[in-house]
Parts: sequence; structure tokens; C-alpha cells
Amino acid sequence: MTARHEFDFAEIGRDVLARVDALARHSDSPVHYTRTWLSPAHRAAAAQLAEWMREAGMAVRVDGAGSVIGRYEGLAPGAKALVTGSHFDSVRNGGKYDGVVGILVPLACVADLHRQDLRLPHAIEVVAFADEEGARFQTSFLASRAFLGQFDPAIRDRRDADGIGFDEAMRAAGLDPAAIAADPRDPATIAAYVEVHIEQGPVLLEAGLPLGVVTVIAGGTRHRVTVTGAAGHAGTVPMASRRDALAAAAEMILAVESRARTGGGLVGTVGVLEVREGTGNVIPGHVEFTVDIRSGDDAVREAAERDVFARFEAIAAKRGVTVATRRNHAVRATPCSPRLQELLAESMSAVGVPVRRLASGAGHDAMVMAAATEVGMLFVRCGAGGVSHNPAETVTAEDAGLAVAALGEFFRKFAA
Ligand code: HGY
Ligand code: MN
Ligand code: MN
Repeated sequence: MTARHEFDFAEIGRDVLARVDALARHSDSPVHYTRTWLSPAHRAAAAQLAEWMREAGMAVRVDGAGSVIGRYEGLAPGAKALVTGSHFDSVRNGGKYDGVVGILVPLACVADLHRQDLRLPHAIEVVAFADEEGARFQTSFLASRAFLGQFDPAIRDRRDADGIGFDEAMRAAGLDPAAIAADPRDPATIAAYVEVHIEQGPVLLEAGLPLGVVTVIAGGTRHRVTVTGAAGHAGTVPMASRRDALAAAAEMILAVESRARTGGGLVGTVGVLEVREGTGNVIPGHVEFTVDIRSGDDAVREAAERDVFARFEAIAAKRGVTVATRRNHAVRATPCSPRLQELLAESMSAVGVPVRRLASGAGHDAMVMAAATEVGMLFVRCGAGGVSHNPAETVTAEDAGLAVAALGEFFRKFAA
């Protein structure tokens, strides 16, 4: 990297943010930012990322899940890679920085090396993971799992909200569903994984600090819950004989909230609620909703899950409905490597940023990569009160520039 006195943080950050804006134009929706796995907008974003990677002197390939992988060779061809990256899919109506910053910041660092024709002892790989949010097929971490050869074939039976099957979606994007994880990355070829990400919370904002070093990433599970009662006429069925699936679901949702309020770093969220064939004059007979439960302490989370599902059963029994739950995502709390935390902290100090360590409440591809190598994460301050998964999410050019500077320092320190 260039010496840091040559760095104009805001200018480099403005270039990064201009690319965030350019990528955000590839959206499934004309009115808000939504980029789901393998949509036309998603493939257009992938092509744009590949082009920028090539411009930065990287060899580019697309893997079986549609992730875009750029490799900047080290001094000796075939050297172990320092892998860095994040995801370029989004939640529905999300913020345009979530994930993308962790691709564009390292890309700027590699472009800087390329401009100076500098090579490091290790290769650097920037991975743009195709699906982390899993908004289309409820497939959290699909791409990082496929990258490591850990794909659950049962997922292939799923359909998206438009009824398009998983395999069909892959074929339409020119990908082979049978080969999604056919080329697993050998962990022996990875030196470490480091991920830059917007904080998605208010800690750095409130501390007045642009960057932070992540200590641990909270574990979490997601479930799909189906409540089945009896549909009936809203005008004729007496209240005492109803088996209203939605009223039961409402009580269950409040049970999630009240259990999650008991501390231990627990959070619990119901983000989707669907009334099948819901009609104003029909008693709801079939309701589905999602449950997301997280904590930095796996034992605390597991105890909360047991309690919540026991409450669901009790509520269902009391109301004469049935309840079924399917877990479609589980990830354990993931500590970041002390060595990488230290290197990231030193890199921040080197660019004049006071070191703040913090836990991540959000999940990240680093959680999956931890199965293959040591992981570290650098957080970038989230503006607008720390809001994320929301179009109001923001990052400043100065902070993005500091992230480029700090990650560039990290590349050099890691090499040493
Ligand atoms: O849900 C999460 O924690 C992440 O944003 N995918
Ligand atoms: Mn997210
Ligand atoms: Mn993210």
C-alpha cells in the first residue's frame, strides 16, 4: 500500500461510495433496494463486480453458487490466500451498504496494490458472496457454505415466493444446481479470512469512532412456524368454538418477544407473518410466521428456544390448533481470532483511529468461513442512528476511506 500520508481518506471513500451507488442501481425493485439471489439485477451486479475486479488486476471466476471471486496473486503464484469479502445480495427494501462495503473496500485496497505493481507474499482473494441474507429461498449463508462445499441438498426442494423452484432459478441463471458446491475450497489454501462490514448498530456512532474490531459474532437460529386451526365464517361461528390460527399466532409472537426480553444478550424477532387465503370475513385457518432468535451466548439462546417452543405448544393446546416448527437456519456464536483482532487493532492505530472492540449482533459470512480458517472482522460506523436492514442505512466517505486505509495496513501487517 501507499504510505498513509499519501491517502486522501475522503477521496478514496468517495470512490467506494460511488461504487456502492452504482451497484445499488441493480435492484429487483424500481422503487427500493432489493437484490435477491440470481435475479437479473443480481447477475448484473455480479458482472459489474467481475469487471471491477479485472480492472484491479485480479483473475476472476464465478463459482457454483454464483459468487464472484477475484484473485490477486502473491509474489509466488499459487501462494496461500488472505481471503476477504462479503455478500452482494440484500434483504427486501434494505440498505445499500450491507455486505457491499466488504467487497468494495478490499477491492480498493487491491486496486491500490495493482497501481503500484506491488505483490505480497500471500495472494489476496476478494470474494463477493452471492447469497448471505437468503431472502429468496430462506437460505442464509448459502454462498459461503457452498464456497466451502457445505451445501444442504434438501434446499433444492424449495420454491421462492413466485413459485419458482431452486433448481429452475439456478438453471435460468446459467448455473448447474447439481454442481453448486462441487468445487469446495481447500482450507489449506486459505491463510485467513477477514471481513469488512457496516456495523448495523449504534455503538461506533455513539462512541464517535469510524471503525471497530469485532470480538465475537452472535449465534442465531431461524424457524418457520405453521399454525393450523379451522377456517370458518366470521359471522356465524361463536367465539367459544373457534380455532383461530391467527389469534394463536399472535399470542405466540408475543411469547417470543417476552422471552427475548429476559436479558443475556437475547433478541427475538418475528419478521414474516402470512395468513393463507386471508379474507376479512373468514376466521384464519392457516398461518405461517418466522422466528429469529440470537445471542452471543449459545447456551442462553438454546434455553430461550426451548422455552419459546414449549410456550407455542401450550398456546396451541389451549386454543385447539396445531403448531409445527421447521428450523431453517442455525449458526453458533463465532469468536474472532485474537491474532487477527490484534492485527486489525494495530492497523487502525496506524491510520490514527482509536481502537474500539465490539460484538456483532448481526450474522456474517465470517461465521461460515470460521470452519475453514481463523476469521477477523472490521466494522465501519453506521450513520443515521445506527439503522440497518432499512433504506436509511448510511456510511460516510471519510469512514469508507479510513476502512480502505486500515485494511491496506492490515494486508501489509498480515504479510509481515
Ligand atoms: O441477519 C443477519 O444478521 C445478516 O444481516 N444476514
Ligand atoms: Mn444483512
Ligand atoms: Mn450483511
